[in-house]
Amino acid sequence: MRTQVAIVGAGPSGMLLSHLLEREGVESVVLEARSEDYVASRVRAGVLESSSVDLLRQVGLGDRLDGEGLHHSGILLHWPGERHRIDFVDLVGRGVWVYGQTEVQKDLVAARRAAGQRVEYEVSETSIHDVHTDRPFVSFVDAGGVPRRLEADVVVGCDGSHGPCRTAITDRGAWERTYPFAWLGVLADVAPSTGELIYAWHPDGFALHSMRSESVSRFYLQVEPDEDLAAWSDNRIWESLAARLGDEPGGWRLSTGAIREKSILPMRSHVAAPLRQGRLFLAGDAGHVVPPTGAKGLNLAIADVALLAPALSAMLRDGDSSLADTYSERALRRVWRCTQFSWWMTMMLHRHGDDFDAELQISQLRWVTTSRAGAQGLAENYAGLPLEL
Ligand code: RFL
Ligand code: PHB
Repeated sequence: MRTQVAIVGAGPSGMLLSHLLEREGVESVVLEARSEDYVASRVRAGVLESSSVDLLRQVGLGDRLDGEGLHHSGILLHWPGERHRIDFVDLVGRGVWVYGQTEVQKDLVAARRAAGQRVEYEVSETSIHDVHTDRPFVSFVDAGGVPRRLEADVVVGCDGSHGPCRTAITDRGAWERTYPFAWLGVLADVAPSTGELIYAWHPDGFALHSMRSESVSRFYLQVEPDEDLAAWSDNRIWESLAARLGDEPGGWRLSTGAIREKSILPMRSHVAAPLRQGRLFLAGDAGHVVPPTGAKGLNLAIADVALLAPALSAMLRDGDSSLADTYSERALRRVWRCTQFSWWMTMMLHRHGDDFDAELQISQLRWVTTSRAGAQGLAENYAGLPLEL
């Protein structure tokens, strides 16, 4: 098989890249290790920045988002006895959209299918070769067990944080932070008890009340990194969420419902640089991972491919590699901004250290919620910075 761009990974970065490339007249083939259903049903991100939404709309992927997405103009920050609203629209003139990654993925798959995009699902033994020549290729074994080879002008690793592309870049630096806690994620069939996301600091640990629709809520609880999921009965989950989110008789109440899914998610920051070696480029989680507290991972994946698609098109169509040559540096500027913001939100909201750390956290929360300058910094980063910094 031969194509212009071989894309490894059919998650949001890979599928959106193939969509953007086609609009630029560049052909691609996508290789994916999992099945189409598996990729479509992974419960992950829930929040889109306004620049992500603008881009999806511009490229014809905004119809369902406009109909079913929930526009939020702010978030709530909570700690025992206090709840404050950060109004993004008032502070920085733009809000965010609650629209699940599962929905973004559905829209991408539908659009690519309609365009006749070639996606090979359930491939194995994916390996990247000859990235220092102008004929790189990917070898893999297809779903039927047949060894194959995909030749291309360029290979893009959109294969997430455990894929083979990142390790194929041999001349790279890696920056990493592992946090001493994890999240227990819960999806429940219950109407959200809040109109906006609640990020809560509590002596027992962080909690987040998010949502997917008017009838489905998404919650997270800070737990130990080696937490045993079996130790969390539905009852214990609801009691912990109620306590940490500030449920009070006569005050705000948390509605409970049937828990559909629960899982433990590790929390880490990781940046690999550069995002390119020869004719291999990285985008999305393949190049960087952030803890989910700032809701940045999916947005960074979208921002990367928004820079990469025009760069590859100029290189392959017009023979101009100036944008491709600066892709890594331009993308990393935004990656480090989001890495810092995600780290900052994580360290402000999770219980760690001793009582001194706890007092600093409460003081910082007070400043962020009572000073316009403090609130504006959070709002500007959360609602999203321009695609190119
Ligand atoms: P993905 O989605 O991981 O897709 C990579 C794809 O590559 C495939 N793959 C391979 N294919 C072929 N050959 C191989 N050898 C392969 N190895 C792997 C994988 O099967 C997979 O299909 O990466 P991508 O496309 O870069 O997208 C990144 C986002 O998925 C990720 O950043 C977000 O989900 C992060 N994230 C959030 N981001 C936000 O912007 N807002 C949020 O609110 C938010 N919440 C979250 C999150 C991530 C979470 N988890 C589970 C990590 C909440 C959670 C709980
Ligand atoms: C989610 O709804 O999954 C979600 C929302 C906000 C975050 C992280 C995850 O910061």
